[in-house]
Amino acid sequence: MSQARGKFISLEGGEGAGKSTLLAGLRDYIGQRGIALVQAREPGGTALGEAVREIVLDPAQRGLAAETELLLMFASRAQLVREVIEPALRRGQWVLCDRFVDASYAYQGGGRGQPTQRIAALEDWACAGIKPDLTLLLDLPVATGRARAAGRGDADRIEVEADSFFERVRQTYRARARAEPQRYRVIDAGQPAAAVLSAAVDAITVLAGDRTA
Ligand code: Z5A
Repeated sequence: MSQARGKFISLEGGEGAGKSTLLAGLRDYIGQRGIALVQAREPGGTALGEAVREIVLDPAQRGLAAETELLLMFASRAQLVREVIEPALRRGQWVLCDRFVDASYAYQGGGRGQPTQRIAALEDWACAGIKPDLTLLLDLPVATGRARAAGRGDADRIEVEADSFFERVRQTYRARARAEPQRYRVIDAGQPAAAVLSAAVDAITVLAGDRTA
């Protein structure tokens, strides 16, 4: 009998929205259900991707062109899809990814003004038909997220952008969620972490086929 394909879940949101916090809770929840899980992040998740991450987040790379940034995000993604995500899904494992292609639409599209059609063409090429089954969007006002992240020390190359950049990022995520309500679950990330986890678990329960709504 052929192995059932695994499920692919991505986590998205602005800076300080609580993705890392939620990831830890979800990893425990999915593990307790006996589901084999692979965790990844973008940019990163492979040796090449982690090297790309170093470059794109390095504040010294001040002159990085928006086009270069976009291509680097997709270079990391193309490798992650082929080396980690697709093989895991084929083995029947679930994949939990801290950001995926929606981040490029939000940051490079909404934030940097790269054309949507260009990003869609790159998605078509780099993602090889792989799309999340569920995208959890942690939605939070920009100021709240930035205040949460502020205590963390030196800002990376993207974190130094203006509030207006992050507002465009947020609005692009929200527009994408409205356009694809069957894939997205928007979670109010201003709630206590336990309530955020509970909303995410709810969405995953539906995805696992335990409940229909
Ligand atoms: N990027 C891109 O431009 N294009 C792309 O295609 C991709 C990425 C894939 C790296 O992402 C950067 O790459 C990112 C987008 C860009 N740049 N920015 N800005 P990242 O995901 O690694 O980094 P991040 O977005 O900066 O995430 P983060 O700031 O690390 O935040 P987080 O993981 O969402 O939050 P957290 O660490 O879980 O929580 C932050 C703090 O808030 C922490 O003290 C928590 O204890 C606290 N927290 C968490 N949840 C709560 C709740 N519910 N209430 C109160 N406090 C909370």
